[in-house]
Amino acid sequence: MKIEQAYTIVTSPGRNFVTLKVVTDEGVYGIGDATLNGREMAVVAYLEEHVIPALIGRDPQRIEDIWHYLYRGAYWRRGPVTMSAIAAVDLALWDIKAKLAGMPLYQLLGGKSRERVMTYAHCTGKDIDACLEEVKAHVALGYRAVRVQAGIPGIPTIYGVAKREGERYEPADAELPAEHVWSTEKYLNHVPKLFAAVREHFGDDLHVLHDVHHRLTPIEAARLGKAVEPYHLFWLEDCVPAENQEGFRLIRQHTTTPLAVGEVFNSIHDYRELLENQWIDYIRMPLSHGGGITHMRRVADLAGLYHVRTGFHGPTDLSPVCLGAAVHFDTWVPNFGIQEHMPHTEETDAVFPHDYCFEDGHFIVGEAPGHGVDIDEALAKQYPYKRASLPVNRLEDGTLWHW
Ligand code: CS2
Ligand code: MG
Repeated sequence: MKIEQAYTIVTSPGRNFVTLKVVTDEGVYGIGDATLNGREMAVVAYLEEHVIPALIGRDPQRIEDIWHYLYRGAYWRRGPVTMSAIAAVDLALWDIKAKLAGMPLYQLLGGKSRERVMTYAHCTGKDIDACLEEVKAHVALGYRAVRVQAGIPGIPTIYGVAKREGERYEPADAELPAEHVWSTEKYLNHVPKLFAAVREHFGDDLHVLHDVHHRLTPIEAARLGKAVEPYHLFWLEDCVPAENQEGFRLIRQHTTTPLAVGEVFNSIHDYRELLENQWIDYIRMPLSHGGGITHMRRVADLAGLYHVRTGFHGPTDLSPVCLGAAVHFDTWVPNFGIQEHMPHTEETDAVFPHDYCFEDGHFIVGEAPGHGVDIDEALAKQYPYKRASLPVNRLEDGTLWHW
């Protein structure tokens, strides 16, 4: 069996997605997600110029060899563009292999470890009361876990809230980066009140998560983790930029609040220090940025040695292809924690027909051979690519900060 053809499909049913389709000489095909939010066309160029020509004629069943050919063989290892491109190939090849076996992907990985996959929803408001309304609505939908974010008095922009009322939140919401404002002091003084209010209204059993989006220093993160201990968060996410991994030693010395890290990671090497030192509790790197199934299962196994569980990134900027593959991985992986769920638009779901379903706060994996997600290419063509950028963030005095 040979790879006869491979091509990228760029579509924007509400936001941009890049999909790689790999077609074999026996007619079986697989698809992979190559979307890198705000840098979509960089991955398209990498795939078209450097990866696709080298794939033609190879045996699609040799997933491991192709992975190493693209990783070791590239000389320029790692990085989000390279690893997203490798991930797209890997997801497409696992899709093909599972279709050839006539099995849903989770069966190839080792079968079910659980019946359903717990998810968490985004609950965000311009203030604490508006956020509590969102929590109420999501609890009514069956969610057992919610990520809460609220506006901070005195800060004009709010992380995680749609630009205009009634619209969905999309982080990449402008052709060129929008400018946000940030004040660590105001945030640290206010945010513990949000968790106190959530506990007061919804009791102790609801899982409560929060995303700091890399905006603190280690000692500030330590202060926050300590301050919110009475509200026993499920996790505090990306509390500092993770380039300086020693910073987590400091955070860990001060707080028992569980820490989740890595939605911007792309390799096992990004995690090694954090895992081996037992500085974190959840890994966030998604399949589509972290080299696909082949690489991610190694990261998950390493994490498992240190009691660290998975909590895959699942925003709308990862396509249903990535989400579908993630639901298979989540159903299998022994050290599963939680799966982020930010529902896609109806238009996106129509472009990517899929067989995973959402029920009572959980994803249920499908039984179709492969990862269970397809692409309607004719429909995809109706939504042309539109340049979109993630925002930047400045302190009140104008200093460029971490977004
Ligand atoms: C966020 C994302 O889901 C999350 O935890 O951090 O929405 C993130 O801002 C976007 O995926 C950026 O592409
Ligand atoms: Mg995040």
